[in-house]
Amino acid sequence: MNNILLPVAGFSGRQLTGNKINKTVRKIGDLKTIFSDQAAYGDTSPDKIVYEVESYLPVKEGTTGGLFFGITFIQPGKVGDEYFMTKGHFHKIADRAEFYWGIEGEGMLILMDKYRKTWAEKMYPGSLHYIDGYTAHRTANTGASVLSFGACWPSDAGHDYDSISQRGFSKILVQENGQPILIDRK
Ligand code: S6P
Ligand code: ZN
Repeated sequence: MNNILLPVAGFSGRQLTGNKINKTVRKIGDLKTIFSDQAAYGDTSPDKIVYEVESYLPVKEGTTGGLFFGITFIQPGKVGDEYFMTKGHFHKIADRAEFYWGIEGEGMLILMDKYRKTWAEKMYPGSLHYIDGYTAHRTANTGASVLSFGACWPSDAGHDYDSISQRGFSKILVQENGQPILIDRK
């Protein structure tokens, strides 16, 4: 029996455990160019946590052929009418795809192709999302509780955040009459 090892990482309840887990916290103050209503952004405390990511990185970032696994937790909230959301990115190696799946709460996966066409898919516990290569992706919490979702992506994909922080997505997800709706970015 002594050649049988426990896995080096685990997923217990809401948390990833193990020694190759990377944790990232994104606060309002880290998301300056992300939200479109800059006046409302300025009125929100920079220390407020918007989302956290726990990632299991079993191989070195950039390794071809490996996989990464992560859980993202987005707090409920809005900046103006726009829901709390992730920064969003294309992958640096642009053809790399990714899976997302909903774990708890409700939200939207916002997708934008290389021609800047933007659409969204509903996220809920058990929803499964295939994100094709060349497609920018960000997630928004449209509910009243934490939205968490899993992700699995190639270890050489990398992240291109600059394209999004400079030009954003072509549409934004806002609350209108109590409902999430995608509207053109001004
Ligand atoms: C990684 C994957 C997710 C995001 C996370 C936070 O490729 O898509 O783990 O990193 O949801 O989003 P962002 O846009 O801040 O990386
Ligand atoms: Zn990604």
